[in-house]
Amino acid sequence: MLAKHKVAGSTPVTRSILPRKFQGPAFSTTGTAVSRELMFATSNHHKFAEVRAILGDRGIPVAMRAMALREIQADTLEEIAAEKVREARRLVDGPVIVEDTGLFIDELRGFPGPYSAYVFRTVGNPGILRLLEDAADRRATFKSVFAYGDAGGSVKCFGAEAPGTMALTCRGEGWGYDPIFVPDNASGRTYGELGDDKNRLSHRRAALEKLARWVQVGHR
Ligand code: ITT
Repeated sequence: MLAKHKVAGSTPVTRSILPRKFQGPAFSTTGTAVSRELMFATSNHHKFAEVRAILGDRGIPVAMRAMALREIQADTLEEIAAEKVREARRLVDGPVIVEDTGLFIDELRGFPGPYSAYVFRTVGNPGILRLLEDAADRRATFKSVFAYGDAGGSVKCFGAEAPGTMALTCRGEGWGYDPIFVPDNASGRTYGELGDDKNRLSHRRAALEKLARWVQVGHR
């Protein structure tokens, strides 16, 4: 399989790239190391903070396993997430979740989509805005797919999306594409201008609602 846009291989991320409070093999919402939390394998501590807050609201504690998982080249986030979780399962004892996210811009025929991490690392938000300078159509969709890998090796995916538009300039704080994505249901504010409200209406929230329901009914 081809490595997509990030570090190939299964080496856990060097812990020093993460803020101290996000380091370590596993930590709980209370800071106590416990083993019954849902393990989230990711290299992105912003993502982890959102997942912890959203699932925490649903009574599901989450711990971060900091690792850069290989992302295969594929057309769909589901395929990428499923492969990521298989790799994570080889490195983590017990069930684990991963997420793959993509920003799909209509004017660019869905680009960057599955290449969103690579594009963010290379041209970033200024590069995306430049590509859209003369765009007649600024519609876009932020998509999130979580994959849950159980101890037996099976994988289940939970996906959702947030429709919206691309801002004309960077607005607000946040991380990643937050300053340039305006979700439909937020009175014209970018994710970056929403602060904690992002977690009420984001693509990630919608996908995690599905995952949470499934976890809470005993994986049926
Ligand atoms: P993983 O280790 O979990 O894969 P990642 O940052 O590589 O972390 P993705 O491949 O899923 O995550 O994300 C693709 C890109 O989209 C990446 O540049 C992220 O910064 C960005 N991104 C993901 N979710 C976002 C969100 O909610 N708001 C803004 N940008 C986001």
